[in-house]
Amino acid sequence: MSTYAIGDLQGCYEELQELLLSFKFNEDRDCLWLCGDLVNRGPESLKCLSYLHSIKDNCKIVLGNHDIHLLAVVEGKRKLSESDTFIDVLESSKLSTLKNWMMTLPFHYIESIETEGKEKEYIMTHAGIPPTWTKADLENNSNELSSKLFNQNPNSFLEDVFGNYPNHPKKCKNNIDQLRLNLNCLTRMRYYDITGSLNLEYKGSIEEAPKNLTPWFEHELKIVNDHTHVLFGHWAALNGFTNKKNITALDTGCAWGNKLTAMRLEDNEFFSCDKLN
Ligand SMILES: [Mn+2]
Repeated sequence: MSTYAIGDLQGCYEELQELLLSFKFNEDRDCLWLCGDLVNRGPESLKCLSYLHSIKDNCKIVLGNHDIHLLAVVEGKRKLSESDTFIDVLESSKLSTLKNWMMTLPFHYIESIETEGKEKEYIMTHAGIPPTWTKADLENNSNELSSKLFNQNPNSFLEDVFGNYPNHPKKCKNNIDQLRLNLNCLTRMRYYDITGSLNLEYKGSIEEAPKNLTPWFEHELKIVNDHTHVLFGHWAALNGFTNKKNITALDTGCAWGNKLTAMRLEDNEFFSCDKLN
């Protein structure tokens, strides 16, 4: 049995199938982890969701910002934007099945796996983990978001959690502010500024970043120790590089013309499939 952690799919169904062939994925034995953003930007969101739903017992999936956007559109809380490419999902007869399933998916996943003879604790989220969070903080904050999403309580949750502010825990005035900030950390985070506030405006390369911005994974992370390994997606411009031994960036921008990447957790070997067509 092997476990493969795969970067942002974003509707790249053909590349997913090629990638699975490249490591001879066995639906009866192997397990897939997906770091979120299953849909949007790429061509075949519906096929990606339908396939993963059909093998859901072999999958560990966390939600990304595009997945949450899709759910908000389905619930009538957000409008479809011109750049959205998931109309196939909205028009599908499987829409309610897929939506109900997605609502149950978490924002983090943690499992210990034996890697080259040693137990390693893999921790996966879509965008990353705030440096100040302990494992308990991650579990509590992530589970709170999941319960609000699943129960739609408050009913306006999928309306209220969009937006870039507040961007610091000290600026949160109420629970919905805190939920929005936590969701942004788990699904959209890239940089912190020198005041420790999340900066969601700048999305460019690290080389050209304003001097006051630092990637979240360059901070000392409370959650990281010798036995943990953090997996995240969301940030295609990193092209898989963090320069950190136990923090791996899985998004290699398939929907943007680059490639889809998988990491086998038992030996940390990488597989990839270039964008097709
Ligand atoms: Mn993303």
